[in-house]
Amino acid sequence: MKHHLLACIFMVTMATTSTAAPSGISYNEDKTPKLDLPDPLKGVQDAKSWPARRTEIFAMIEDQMFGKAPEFDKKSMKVTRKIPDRIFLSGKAVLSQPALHFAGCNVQLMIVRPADTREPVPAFLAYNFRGNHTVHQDPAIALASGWVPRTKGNKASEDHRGQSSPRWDIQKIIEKGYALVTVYCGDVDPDFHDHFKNGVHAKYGKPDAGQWGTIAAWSWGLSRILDYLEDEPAIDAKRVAVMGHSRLGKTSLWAGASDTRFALVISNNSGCGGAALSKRRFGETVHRINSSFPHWFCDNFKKYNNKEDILPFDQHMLLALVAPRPLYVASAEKDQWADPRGEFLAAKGADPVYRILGTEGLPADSMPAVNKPVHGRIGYHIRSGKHDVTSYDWKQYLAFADKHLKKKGQ
Ligand code: GTR
Repeated sequence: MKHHLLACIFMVTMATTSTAAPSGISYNEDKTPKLDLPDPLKGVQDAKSWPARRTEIFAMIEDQMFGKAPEFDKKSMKVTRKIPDRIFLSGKAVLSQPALHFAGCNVQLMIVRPADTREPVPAFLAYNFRGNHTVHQDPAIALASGWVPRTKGNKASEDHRGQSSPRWDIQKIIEKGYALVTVYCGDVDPDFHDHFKNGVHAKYGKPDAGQWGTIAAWSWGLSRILDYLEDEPAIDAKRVAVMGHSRLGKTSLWAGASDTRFALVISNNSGCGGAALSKRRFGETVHRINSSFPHWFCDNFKKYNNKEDILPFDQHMLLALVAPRPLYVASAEKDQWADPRGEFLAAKGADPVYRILGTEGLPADSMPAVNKPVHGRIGYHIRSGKHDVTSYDWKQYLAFADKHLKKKGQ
């Protein structure tokens, strides 16, 4: 009996500590401010009047949050192919590793495509956090060459080969007829604050408060990779889904907003600064993200530290910039830091824009139950488990891509 009581106390303590919020952070739904979201459709009567409003929203989010990225002349990019193509996944796929050289950066691509087709295939384009070699254990994958976080001496090593492979369902991606294009985000901009001296910022600098942070630099890098994919015969560049997890999910959303060539946009657990509404102040806040990662957004965004109420936009308007292209927002039940409800409400807040543009939007009146995905023109799910990318997530993305990217030229 005594043991049983102790066990209960222990379990209650564990449950409380595992959901306890860090100091200054709230995980309490009752404490979220009453939501008064700006209307993405302000002044819009029909589909025809949306583009002007879209331009206005884009300019506001660019200037106040992510920062402006420079123009790019595609002709200035060089491509080298020092690593020969190889058979991959026991003959089911081909691995190619061209390197792109632009804006002073060497960007190593890893492209895995189905071996059994000569037709250009649709693709998922997604950054990885610590090098292409972490995505799969195959020794043919080049080690990342630059600064890598959370490694000895900030150098890539064989020890990390395949370390993040559970996050990459390459086998399924290939079986379903898609290619995977992945790149280490640090090849474009290393993820630490060096006052805008490394990565692509070294070439373009940071002249003012509205100038691009690292997330905008990464997003811009995704567009440069898409520039390359337009000339890559194995890939159908009109059917590229841009996908990202967490900080890289914030990145995929901004890439999808900035570059309408991306045919489908996926945000996996992107949270604050991504799909989650800032004005809810649930989980990570604007102040917290700007303090922990001062290099991610432009300096103007710091004006909203602890002042989310004066933000002239919220993240539903970022999501609306993807409309009418298919958009997927995914949350995880235990990922309170990323505010799953705020992610759902932002997707729901983008729905009127999708509808005025004649699409189905997000066909869910209230937040779907855990592990019950909803796939409209906007897709949403909250899965069980923690902040991560799992095969459950990929299963949904593949079904969603099948629904929206199956036909050529979509
Ligand atoms: C956290 C950060 C989140 C999210 C995450 C990640 O530390 O607070 O906004 O981006 O990192 O990228 O893994």
